[in-house]
Amino acid sequence: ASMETALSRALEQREFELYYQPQIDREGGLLGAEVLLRWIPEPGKPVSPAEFIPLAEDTGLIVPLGYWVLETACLQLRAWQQQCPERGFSLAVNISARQFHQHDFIRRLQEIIERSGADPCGLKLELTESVVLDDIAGVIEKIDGLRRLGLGFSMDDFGTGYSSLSYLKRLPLDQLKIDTSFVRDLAHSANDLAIVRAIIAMGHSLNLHVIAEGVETAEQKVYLERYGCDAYQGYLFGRPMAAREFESRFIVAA
Ligand code: G
Ligand code: G
Ligand code: MN
Ligand code: NA
Repeated sequence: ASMETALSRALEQREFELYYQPQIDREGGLLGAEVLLRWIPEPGKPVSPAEFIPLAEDTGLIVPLGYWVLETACLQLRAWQQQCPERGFSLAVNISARQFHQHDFIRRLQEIIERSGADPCGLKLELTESVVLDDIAGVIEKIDGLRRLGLGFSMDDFGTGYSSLSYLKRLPLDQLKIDTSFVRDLAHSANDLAIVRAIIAMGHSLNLHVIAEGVETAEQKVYLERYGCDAYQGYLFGRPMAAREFESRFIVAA
């Protein structure tokens, strides 16, 4: 319960921070970043969301926390869009199922975007397969509503959940994210290589942009490139980092 108490106070005590991890295209150009939440209850000791998101989900804190993430990300997006107006730049935000299913999610997100002044075309939402476990018609309607505002959608951790190809063909998505677990042994496992090839081919035949995550080695990138993967994210290109570092390395330098 002590972590629960600490977590429930963390939002008002401003203990959360957003980190940004670069997403790179085939030519090595910057596409944008994935926004990754960190809880920093003590200076220099960030706690991974893998540890506190499940707790935040159970307690319901994920909803106000998720709006804080969206608000902060949209303000950052506006700043970076202004610094490089000539090039498209997107931020990808992870949305938990519980948040996505809030009845007023579209309206509140629209307000957040308008207040921030960001161009919504630069905002992408990463959903996991758990979002679409039930009520696929409702999910499609919600995605369509947000797409009309200009937002993009990515299916995160693809292949690790209860993936069903029948929902994949119905969902109005823009991108598939190949999960880290398939990328890790890509260069040494014939099975993983076959799976990655199949995901890329299937994604392309459904007109989806395909990005691989967890790309750590040049060797992994060579295979992904060969099979037509459109974009990469991983330690090879940059770890998740604070906004200031991301800005000096990827926005100002470009
Ligand atoms: O590095 P990484 O430890 O950042 O993230 C661990 C997990 O936490 C990933 O599955 C990621 O999708 C999830 N995650 C990171 N940031 C957020 C966030 O802002 N909201 C939600 N719901 N999940 C997040
Ligand atoms: O949202 P998602 O579940 O995809 O979260 C991405 C997770 O992958 C985060 O925890 C992030 O820190 C982690 N990550 C990002 N790049 C790499 C990488 O190159 N290798 C590994 N092992 N993990 C990574
Ligand atoms: Mn993600
Ligand atoms: Na993922």
